[in-house]
Amino acid sequence: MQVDAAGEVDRMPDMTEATSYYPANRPPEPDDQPFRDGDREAGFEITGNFRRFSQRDDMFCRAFWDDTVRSKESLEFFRGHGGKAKPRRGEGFQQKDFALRNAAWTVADDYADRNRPRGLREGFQDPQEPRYPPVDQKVPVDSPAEMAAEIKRIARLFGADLAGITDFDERWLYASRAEYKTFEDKPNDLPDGLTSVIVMAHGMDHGLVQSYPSALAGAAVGKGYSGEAATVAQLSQYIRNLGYQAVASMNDTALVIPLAIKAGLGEYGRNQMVITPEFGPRVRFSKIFTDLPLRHDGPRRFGVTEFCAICSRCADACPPKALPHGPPAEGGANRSAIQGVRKWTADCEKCFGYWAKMRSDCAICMRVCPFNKDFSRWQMRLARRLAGTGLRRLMLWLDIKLGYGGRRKPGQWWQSLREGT
Ligand code: B12
Ligand code: SF4
Ligand code: SF4
Repeated sequence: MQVDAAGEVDRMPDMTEATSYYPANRPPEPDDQPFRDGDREAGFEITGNFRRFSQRDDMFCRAFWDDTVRSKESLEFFRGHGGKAKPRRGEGFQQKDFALRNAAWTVADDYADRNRPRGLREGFQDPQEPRYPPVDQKVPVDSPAEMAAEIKRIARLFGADLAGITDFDERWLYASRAEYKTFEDKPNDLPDGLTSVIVMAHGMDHGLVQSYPSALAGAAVGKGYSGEAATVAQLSQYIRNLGYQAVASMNDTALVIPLAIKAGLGEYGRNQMVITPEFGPRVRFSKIFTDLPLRHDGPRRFGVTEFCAICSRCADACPPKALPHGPPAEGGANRSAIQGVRKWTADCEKCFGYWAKMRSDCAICMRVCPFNKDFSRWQMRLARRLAGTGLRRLMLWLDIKLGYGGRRKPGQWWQSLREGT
């Protein structure tokens, strides 16, 4: 399938026009439910203003081409991820903290850089280039359900913590990719005939996430991306070796949050993240687009929407006040928000502005979330169950009273590393 710079999709309805996804391609009437099959179960609310999102409008891209976002600080933020970190005195921002964070990014950076001479930034603006193309001979698939179960087991073998499968829904493809040097639109090319998306999650280190804000905590992000890069490379090659198409993707090519929700990995939260039953919001997602016949999963609800309706810990704790306190709404504060989806939406200019000021990423909204727990402990699993019931207000009160979500000093993290605890 080809998607050109204007977001036009050949062989498929033009999803940039609202009318194309209304029943029978007619303008919306008051009683219309402009959902696709499965949207309601996933909790998606799509309106007549829907427009596919262009990658060049996300904050990372705008930080290079948009003078209202680009600054000395934002450029230093990016430089600091390479070999040019500027350690400072504050705990969590010293040489060892940046050293660990940047080391954790190494594998993801290697993939991102390996085809730069060919104009690609793999994993972030372009999908990974296949090592070898699909073999000519296709392995027959008698049971898409069995193949789906096998693929999920192999995803885990190659390092993913969670895997789910959903349909290839082009609404969540970027209308165009951003060219890595000029940040101009370029086509979001994909092979023909894709039918499924395998969405994977890598759990992030709990102790490191507890130390946000710090450069040290960013090691959990780098480790996640490096893990993703290796996992999608291996699993996609396995599928190509079976004779099918498989496009390995990290942050590039599509919005992963709606795909992860549809693939049954978790529910959407006020902090703009998918909250999984296994790790809460503490995961990083990657994906593979394929035509391998696979059974699709359905969304799973466990009470997150209802809990977020009575909770605002993420919004309260966000230093630049980038997260919403009210109910889900359409649109956003600026061009970095998708149009025509009613959901909780952050003001990401404020969010990224804080990162630039800190010269380091932030995830305080992940740290403080009551679903950010170590669910290997039975007590936490019990708390999660109760949070999904009418006792949610009590659980929220207890969470705050018992001091969960507080910052762990980066020095304590280094101390526990030394002590092996
Ligand atoms: C660009 C980007 C950012 C930008 C902000 C997004 C923006 N508007 O530009 C910045 C740099 C600020 C950022 C910050 C963070 N990010 Co970020 N980000 C992305 C990235 C690469 C692209 C998203 C995008 O294009 N957004 C632009 C438009 C669409 O944004 P939007 O309208 O506000 O929509 C957001 C959500 O509402 C949701 N969404 C979009 N469409 C729809 C449709 C429906 C129906 C629903 C329910 C949701 C939904 O996804 C969007 C995520 O930004 C994604 C990976 C990916 N390809 O999806 C990771 C990603 C969303 N980020 C992630 C994370 C974890 C973070 C941080 C915690 C940073 C960190 N240290 O880890 C913070 C959290 C900030 C916050 N509370 O939102 C994770 C989320 C994991 C999870 N558990 O869900 C992702 C998926 C990366 C990954 N590999 O896992 N991020
Ligand atoms: S990452 Fe930090 S700045 Fe951004 S929304 Fe979350 S708490 Fe706020
Ligand atoms: S902190 Fe509270 S409101 Fe925010 S995502 Fe977590 S549960 Fe929802």
